[in-house]
Amino acid sequence: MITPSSTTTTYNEVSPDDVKELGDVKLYGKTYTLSTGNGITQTTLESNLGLDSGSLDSNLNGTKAAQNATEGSAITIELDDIKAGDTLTFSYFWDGGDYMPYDDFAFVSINSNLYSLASVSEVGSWGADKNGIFEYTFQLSDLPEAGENLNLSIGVMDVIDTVVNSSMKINIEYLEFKS
Ligand SMILES: [Ca+2]
Ligand SMILES: [Ca+2]
Ligand SMILES: [Ca+2]
Repeated sequence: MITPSSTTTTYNEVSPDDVKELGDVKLYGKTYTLSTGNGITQTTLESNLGLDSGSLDSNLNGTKAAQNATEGSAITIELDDIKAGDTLTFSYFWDGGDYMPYDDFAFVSINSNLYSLASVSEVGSWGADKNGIFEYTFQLSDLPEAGENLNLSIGVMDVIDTVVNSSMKINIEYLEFKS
C-alpha cells in the first residue's frame, strides 16, 4: 500500500512488494515488462482488476477504438490516501509487435476507469514503439469510499487473436505522486 506524503513533490518509494502481477510479467530491478505472450484471459484479468466484464473491449472512455480484446497481462497497485487534485505521473515504453487489424493495446485503470496508453493503430505495426508519459489528476469522483484503497492497474492486451506479442516496460521507480 502506497501513501503519498503531503510535501509538494513526492517520488514514492514504490517497492515490488506493493505490486501484484497478473499474467506474463517479468521484473528486472524496478522495471516491469508486461507481455501479451503468455497472457491470461480477458475475463480473469477483468475480475482480478475489479473491472466490469467486457470493459477491456470498450473504447476505454473514448481514448481508442473499441476492439475485441482477448488476453493480456497487468500489474496492479493499491493506493492509500489519494486526494482530489493529487497528480500521478509515470513513463512507459510500448513495443507493439502486432499488425493491423490486430490492434494490441496498453491501458491504465484508475479505480475501474480505463484509458489507452498506446496501441498498434496509434503507434504502428511490426514493432513500432513509443516512449510515453501518462499524467493524471485525481478527481473527487475517482476516490473510493472511506476506508477503501484506490486501485491503479497498468496492462497490455492482445486483440482479435492471442498471438504475435506486444509488450510494455514500466519502471516503478519513476511512478510519481504530487500533492
Ligand atoms: Ca498472447
Ligand atoms: Ca473480448
Ligand atoms: Ca497480438
